[in-house]
Order: sequence, then C-alpha cells, then structure tokens
Amino acid sequence: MTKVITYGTFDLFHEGHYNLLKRAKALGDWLIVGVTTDNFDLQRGKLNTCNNVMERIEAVKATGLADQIIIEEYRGQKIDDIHKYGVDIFAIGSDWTGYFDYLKEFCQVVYLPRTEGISSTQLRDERPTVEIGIIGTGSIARRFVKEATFVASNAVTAAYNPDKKECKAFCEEFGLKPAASSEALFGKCNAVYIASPHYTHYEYAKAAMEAGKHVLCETPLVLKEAEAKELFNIAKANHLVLMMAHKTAYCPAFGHLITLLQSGAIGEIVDIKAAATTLTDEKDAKMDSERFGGSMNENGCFPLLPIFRLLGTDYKKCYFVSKYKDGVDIYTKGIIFTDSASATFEVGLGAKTEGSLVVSGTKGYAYVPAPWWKTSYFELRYEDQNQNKKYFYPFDGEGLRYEIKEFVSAILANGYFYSKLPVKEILAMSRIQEDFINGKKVRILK
Ligand code: C2G
Repeated sequence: MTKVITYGTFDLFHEGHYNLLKRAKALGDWLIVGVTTDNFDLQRGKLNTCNNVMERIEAVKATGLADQIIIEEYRGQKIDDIHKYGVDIFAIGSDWTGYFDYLKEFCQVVYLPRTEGISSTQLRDERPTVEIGIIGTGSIARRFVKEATFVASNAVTAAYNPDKKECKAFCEEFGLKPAASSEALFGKCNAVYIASPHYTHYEYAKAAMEAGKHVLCETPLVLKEAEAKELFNIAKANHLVLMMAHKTAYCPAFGHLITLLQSGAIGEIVDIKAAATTLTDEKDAKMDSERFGGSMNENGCFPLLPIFRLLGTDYKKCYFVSKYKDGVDIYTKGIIFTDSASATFEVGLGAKTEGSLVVSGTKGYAYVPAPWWKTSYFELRYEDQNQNKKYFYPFDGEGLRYEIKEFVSAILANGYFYSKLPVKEILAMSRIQEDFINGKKVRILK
C-alpha cells in the first residue's frame, strides 16, 4: 500500500484545495491530510485565517478524499509524521516547490500543480471591508495604520484631528482623506479608532456610536465607570462593537497564560505583582494634568488586566501610594485585595522599575519578563525545578494587529462574538481609575 501525506490550512475551503487533495490521493492508496492548528498558523504568520481548526477539518472530511486526518501543530512535525505513519510520498502544491526538498531524505517528495486563479487570500479579500476612520493622529495612530495593513478585510480611509495642520501631515503620510470634523469623519467610514487624549474618549465614542459606527478606543476607554456603562449600553442597543484597544488582552501568549493559570497550573492564586513603567519626557502630553495625563491614567489598564482576569472584578479594597510632580502622578503603587488573594501594581511615567508580571500560586508561580504587556514568552516555575516549563509565542510587529483583527472579526461576525476583554473588566478598570482621580485611599508621597 502506498501512503501519501499532504498538509495545509484549508481556510475557506475552495476548488484549489479540492484539486490538490484529488491529485494527492491519485498518487497512492491511502491519503493522510494534516490540517494546521490555529496556533501553528499564528506562529507561521497566518493571522487572518477565517475558519477555526474544527471547521477546516470538517471541510477536508466533507470531500471524502482523506482516509485519515491529523493535525499539524509544530514546525518539524512532517519528519515525525513520515516516520510515524510509514509515509511513502509527501505531496504539496507547486507554490512550495523546492521548500520541502529536505524531506527527500525520508520519502518521495512531489510538488503538484497549483490551481490558478483561486486562493484563500483572494476569497478573504472578497469579504466586505471594514472602513476605519481615525480620531487623533499621534504616535499610536501611526503604529495603528501600519499594523492594520497586516489584517484582512479592513482599510483605514480617513483621519481627524482638530489640529488641521497635524491632520493634513498625517493624512499625506499615509494617503488618507483628512476630515474637517468628527461628523465629517463618520461619513467616510463604518468604524472608528479613537486615539485622541483620554479626556476626549467619551464624547467621541458616544458621537461615533450615535452615528452608527463601531468603535475601537485606546486605553483607558474612559476614566469614569458611569460613562463606561453608558457607552456599552449604547453599543448594545445599537448592535455595535465597542472595544478597548488593549493590545495585551488580544495577544496570543497572554491568552494562553491566563487559560493555563485558570486551569490550575500553579494551584490556587494567592498574589499578583505587575508593573508597567515608561519613562516619558516631561513635555509629553501624557504628563499634562489638564489632559488627564499621569501614570495611573496612562498605564493603569495594563497591570489591572491580569489582576481582574485572574482574581475577578469583585475586589474588596484598593489603596494607592503616589508621587506627584506638576499635578500628575509620576509613579503610583496600588494594592488590591479580594477575599482570597492580594495584588500589587506599579505604574510610572517619571520613575522606572522592572516591568515583569509574577503570579504566585499554592503550587508554583508564573513569571513573565519585562515588558510583560508585550507578552511573547513566559515560564511556569515550581519547587522542583525539573517541572519548570517555558512557553514561546509570536508577538509580531507592534502587537496591535491582534486587537485590530479581533475588532474587524467582531464587526464581520454580525452577531455572536466572544470578547477577549469582557465589559465587566473594563468597568472595573474605570472604577479604579476614577477612585484614584478622586483621591480615594490615595497616600501622596513628598
Ligand atoms: N493549493 C492549490 N491551489 C490553490 C491554493 C492552494 O493547489 N489555488 C494547495 C497548496 O499548494 C497546498 C494546499 O492547497 O498544497 C493547502 O494550501 P493552504 O491552505 O494555503 O495551506 P499552506 O499554507 O500551503 O500549507 O504545513 C502546512 C503546509 O506546509 C502548507
């Protein structure tokens, strides 16, 4: 019996995939098809896959051509599979010609003709495009435009900034249409990314949703819990997507760290320590007290993310210790207690500390090195060091592409969408930030 093996993502299964499987099957008596996992695709840079691994397996199964379906999870697995299944022929489309010659040492390698004129990328591009307008044209907006080019089914079309000169320069740099007002911007897009100063978020988000636009808003969404609640109510009533652009919440490694810890990998969680400090020039807008700058407003949402995700939002007490300069906190430390665990966080724009995340549990601890908010690697450590495990993930570019992908997918999903950053966590973040602004339980250092 001649055994043939082939691999693929098989996203939005199409005629090209079918022809490939048919040709591969014709090479032997038994066809094994390896379907990539979602995680493996992310690792090899395939960010825009539309179907999940189960849907893609089902599509391959439905052809009736595969005698056996396996999943492909890691680079190098092809060699293991060839040995494991006693494969005679490895077959793949001609777009890979030469690439898999290293397998010739283990079996016959056949490059099959690719079907011209059809591809998953083409099918994805045929889907509706989410047109995004940007409010605020600073450094984060710059990064956003670049990162959005890695995400399918979206186009950044226009930008608005009340400072017309800045807006014009930004639009010229990226080939966008400048909008004369926020209302004019809403006429040029169906979704809005808000990257303006914190104190303007509420008004812009509300106006955008009242104009029927989906909203992705930079952190912090707002600095008052009641405003956050109101915005989510507007989103719900109008069937709009409202997301906070918290890049850590959407990056692959952070997601897996959380699910590992939630499944008991370090026992019961007793404490979390998280820090996020970014030394900033005193003249920067982030240091402007009028614009609600300062360490807590600027960076607070980062350490609060793992704290609320792992300990829940039902905390009992939160205390702060802060050092101020010219009306803004250049450094703040917070202590939060729930009934069963504690957490401390440090944020700073005018003071620097180790930006790591440590989650302590009854059986071990998780360590994420600085800058943990751009998580690409973490370790689980135990008393018995032989049990320690290291985990590596992609964190491509600036990391904004993951949140942009979630935003675009949520809009195109047109209905059920599981948010990786639940509303109750955003509400709790704004509650903490509001308490801090109001000086509740804040001890000011000289
Ligand atoms: N294919 C084809 N004709 C097309 C499109 C795709 O023959 N018009 C073939 C590809 O050459 C590949 C298979 O269909 O052999 C699956 O393609 P993809 O889903 O794009 O998967 P790919 O990224 O090529 O997987 O380990 C994974 C494999 O190495 C490659």
